[in-house]
Amino acid sequence: MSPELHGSLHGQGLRFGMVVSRFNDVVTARLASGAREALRAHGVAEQDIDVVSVPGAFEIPLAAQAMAKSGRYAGVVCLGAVIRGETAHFEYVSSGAINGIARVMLDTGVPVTLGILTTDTVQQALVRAGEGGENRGAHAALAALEMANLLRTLSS
Ligand code: INI
Repeated sequence: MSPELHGSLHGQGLRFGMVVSRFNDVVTARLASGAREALRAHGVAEQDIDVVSVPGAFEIPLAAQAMAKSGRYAGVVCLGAVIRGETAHFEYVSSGAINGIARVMLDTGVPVTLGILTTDTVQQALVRAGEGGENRGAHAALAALEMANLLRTLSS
């Protein structure tokens, strides 16, 4: 792949917000660890990562909006787990959260990335929040970092 197809992932001096849902916290805590490690591995300082906790995925967009509108963050990483087996309103919770996040990103112009797992079982969610292997929290964190770098380039 040619270099220009890779996004930049420079984290030095950038501040990130993280919104973590407590629902299914056995999963979301792992997503949060993965996201933090990914940002730290790319030069984001520990004190430049602010984490807020919300009750469930449905509340994530409002907290993300407040963080994005504050002007303090280069990006906001949204982490949650909506599991079909445990809720009849899976579709409403997951689509409300996901559509809300997309709206916040476009309304504010701040990268707001999606680390919300939607799975049938807790087991499937745990696989996607793994340590060492796949971790969608880390993936969402790197997406925020890449988009922050891209926006900086496009506005300079
Ligand atoms: N919230 C989640 O983050 N994941 C779920 O699986 C879930 N279930 O199963 O219902 C869930 N529900 C709570 C929802 O996000 C809100 O917190 C609640 O409806 C209050 O607004």
